[in-house]
Amino acid sequence: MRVGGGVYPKIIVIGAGFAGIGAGARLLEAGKRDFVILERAGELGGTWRDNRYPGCRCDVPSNLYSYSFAPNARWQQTYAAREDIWDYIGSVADAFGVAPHIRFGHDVVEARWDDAGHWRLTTSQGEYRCRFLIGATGSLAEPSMPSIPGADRFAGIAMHSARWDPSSELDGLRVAVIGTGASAVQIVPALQPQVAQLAVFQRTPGWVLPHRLRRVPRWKRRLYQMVPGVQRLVRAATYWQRELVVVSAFTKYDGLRALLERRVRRHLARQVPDPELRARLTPDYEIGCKRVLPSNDFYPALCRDNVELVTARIARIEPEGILTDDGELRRFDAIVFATGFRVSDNPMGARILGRDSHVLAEALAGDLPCYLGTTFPHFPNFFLLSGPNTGTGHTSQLFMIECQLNYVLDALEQLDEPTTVAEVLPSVAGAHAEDVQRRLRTTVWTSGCASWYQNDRGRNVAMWPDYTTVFRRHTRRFDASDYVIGRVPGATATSALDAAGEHRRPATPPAEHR
Ligand code: N01
Repeated sequence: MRVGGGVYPKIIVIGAGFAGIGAGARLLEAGKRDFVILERAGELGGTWRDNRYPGCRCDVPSNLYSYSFAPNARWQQTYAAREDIWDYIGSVADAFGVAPHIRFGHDVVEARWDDAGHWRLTTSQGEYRCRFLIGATGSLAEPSMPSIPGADRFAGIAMHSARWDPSSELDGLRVAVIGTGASAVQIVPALQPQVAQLAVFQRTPGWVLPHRLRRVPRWKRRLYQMVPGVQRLVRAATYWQRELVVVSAFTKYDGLRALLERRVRRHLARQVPDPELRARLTPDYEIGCKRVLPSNDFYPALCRDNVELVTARIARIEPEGILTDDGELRRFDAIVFATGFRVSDNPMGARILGRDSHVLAEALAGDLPCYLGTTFPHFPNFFLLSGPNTGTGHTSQLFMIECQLNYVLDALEQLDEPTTVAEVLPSVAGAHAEDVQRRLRTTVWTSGCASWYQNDRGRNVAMWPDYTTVFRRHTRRFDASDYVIGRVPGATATSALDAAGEHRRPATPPAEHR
């Protein structure tokens, strides 16, 4: 697969996180060996490699947070710690023989469609070319640093939660944590016992749920090992409980939401006796609108003597601390930015260039329609994993990735001719994207809060608006009639699109989306 100065595999996967390793495993399982995975870092693992903050673990049950084709009987806890998940990803790569296909230290600077049937990639280590490109770069990969005036002048330790520096000694220091999302609720209880003072800067309170975190007893792990069917049953029960209760509550039934909310309010009342603190921790938006936060130790940590919840707005950061808009300057030795990720403006989007000067960033921002979170008009032979509107917020993201992998594998099977170029019909993608937005309007995710699920214009670019079983049904097969397919050497989807008169077609959704 080396051609001229460049490397020319049939398929290139960008990213060796969960999605990229899953893609590699499924490709090998299907007998497709002509691929490489380009990974910018020196290790695999994606978000589970990068997030090394104290207390980091998955808030989805471990039996569900694994690939169905690679069960793991060794989970130590009902919700796995980050180290165990990282080990698991590595073990999948080894078990399926994916590791030899990974090229570490390969930062993809640009991937450009060349209109002659290839993607041409410029990487930090040379040129690559391929027929099919799979983006597995992750939606929660790029830290979002807030634009707080003076942030660059802080004299102490400053780090983002997803770029934690394990060599930073925070013991006995005065520490600020900015943010109260999924990362912060894990960091705060882990830091509280070790630091002198901890100030938690909250802009919007989250809904914090009772957490069912337990050790998995040894006998149960052995049982899962000896009778894998038992673990499959537990996994299925967990999946259906989440699907029927949580998705129903968030997407269909307000009444169920109200029940859930009452239970969660009791958790707050039990854990926070001080009514003034409780009032400041009580959300004023519907449960589920932002990601719900399972934790049994976040509220108790906030009640400790060395912890202060700050709800005054941050005005600026000074070299010695944080100034709030009530004029108070709090002094800190370290600031932790638990401020989330760049999702709709993920910088990776600017590096992938399709036909007619279209950039993937347009699609991530919701300005170009996306079909099934996976394919885009103007991006032939390109598949994105964890793409727009594939988020769940209640169940395992790996389930959605697996659905996409089924779809991609079926597509690759059907497009196996050496010169095939396939591009989703704009009418199909447009109708699908409209349908997703229409159905989102009756879900909790458009009920009025602000979150990373929306772009800067309030369009929800993250969440799937229905049961995940519906997504699975839509992605079970690659339907070639949703695509324009060119088959002649040099023929591109552009010419095929023009020949099909697609630009004049009315925007009619395919039957299953109507
Ligand atoms: O980020 P977030 P996260 N001044 O965007 C606040 C996944 N995840 O890293 O709510 C002050 O949720 C912001 O305030 P507000 C999971 O999908 C999974 O915590 O915008 N505050 C918010 O409180 C999750 O949803 C696990 O008002 C500012 C916080 O920063 C996603 O990652 C664990 C601010 C950001 O919260 C992101 O979670 C961890 C400013 N200028 C993460 N700017 C699992 O367990 C932002 N904030 C699987």
